[in-house]
Amino acid sequence: MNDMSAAKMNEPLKPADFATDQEVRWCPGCGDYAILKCMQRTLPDLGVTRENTVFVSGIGCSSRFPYYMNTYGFHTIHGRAPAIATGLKLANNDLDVWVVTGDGDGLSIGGNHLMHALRRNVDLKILLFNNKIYGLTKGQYSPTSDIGTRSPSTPDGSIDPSLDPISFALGANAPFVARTVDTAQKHMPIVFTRAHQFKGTAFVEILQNCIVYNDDVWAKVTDKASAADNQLHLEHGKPMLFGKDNEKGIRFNPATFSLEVVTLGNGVDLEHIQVHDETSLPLAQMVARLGHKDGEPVAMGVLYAAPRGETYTEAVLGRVASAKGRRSLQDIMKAGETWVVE
Ligand SMILES: Cc1ncc(C[n+]2csc(CCOP(=O)(O)OP(=O)(O)O)c2C)c(N)n1
Ligand code: SF4
Repeated sequence: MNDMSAAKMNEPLKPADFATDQEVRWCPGCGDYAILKCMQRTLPDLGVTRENTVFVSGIGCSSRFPYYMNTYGFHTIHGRAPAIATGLKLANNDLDVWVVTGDGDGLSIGGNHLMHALRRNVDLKILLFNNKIYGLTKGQYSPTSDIGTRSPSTPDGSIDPSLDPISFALGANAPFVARTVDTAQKHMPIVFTRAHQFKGTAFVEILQNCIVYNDDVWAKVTDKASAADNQLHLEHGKPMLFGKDNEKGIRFNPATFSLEVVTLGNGVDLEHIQVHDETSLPLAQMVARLGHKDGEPVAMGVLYAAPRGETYTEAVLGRVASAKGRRSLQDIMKAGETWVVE
């Protein structure tokens, strides 16, 4: 190695160092571009190295992500990214393993795999790009599509009630659950950083626009004119306020055992507003449902973060260490009754 290259190796990495020379093959205007740029901007600030970072994906437009990251990457098979990423993390716990999946890849064919990665507390950072449609295969409805969605596979409108990815992740016992949106260039790095810092499975839903097959499906949440009324930015220990002048808030109603939107004034004070506690699972479960009814904002940021201690890899490695020298595989195979097949 000459002096020049040694000096270059010691330079801090820049966003461009995380970009590849691959032609990006997403439709012009797709929300995936903004997410990619944001990840390339965030990684240098996290001080990570390219050789210790891996992006694992399944199949879908979103799953093309690893091609465009100048790190290690694996574009795997439909729905199986969590399983392959789990294997990777077990083989080399020093790697930072990110999983990129879509609402179809992660919640249809891959729902089963995603669920188990979440519950096992594998130290993966899982990003689910939710455009509420199958983009790659030309717009069939997905598990997150709104009821009534007209698509090539539901020409008269879908009849299935939709799945909420955040509620799914909480239900699967994920210890870290967050949400952000492709239009939020300042918010996305904050959420990616929190996910990266978390020890254990971190699940992030990214609301993403598919400009071709489901354009504006998140418009109500993202439109600049109405975003303040439709987004609730969560901060641990802070009251849940929203609206242009923070004039609205979320209050817990013990009579209905649910959260409700209130306007401050006329007897409603700051002390009535629910304070966000990201370690509370019941609160996260209620906050996850916000946005399902008219007038409710969609929660952004970290809904839940409750470190569980040991990760899956640590538990497995601990078990391997304690089992060493006890019984060989041969002993186990020959234990109990055996048969000879002739
Ligand atoms: C085993 C298998 N079944 C079905 C497909 C077809 N297929 C490819 S991508 C996809 C869905 C992708 O949707 P999503 O995960 O939402 O990603 P997006 O393209 O919207 O980013 C499907 C059904 C496949 N490639 N392999
Ligand atoms: S089909 Fe949709 S999700 Fe896929 S690249 Fe085009 S705009 Fe993006």
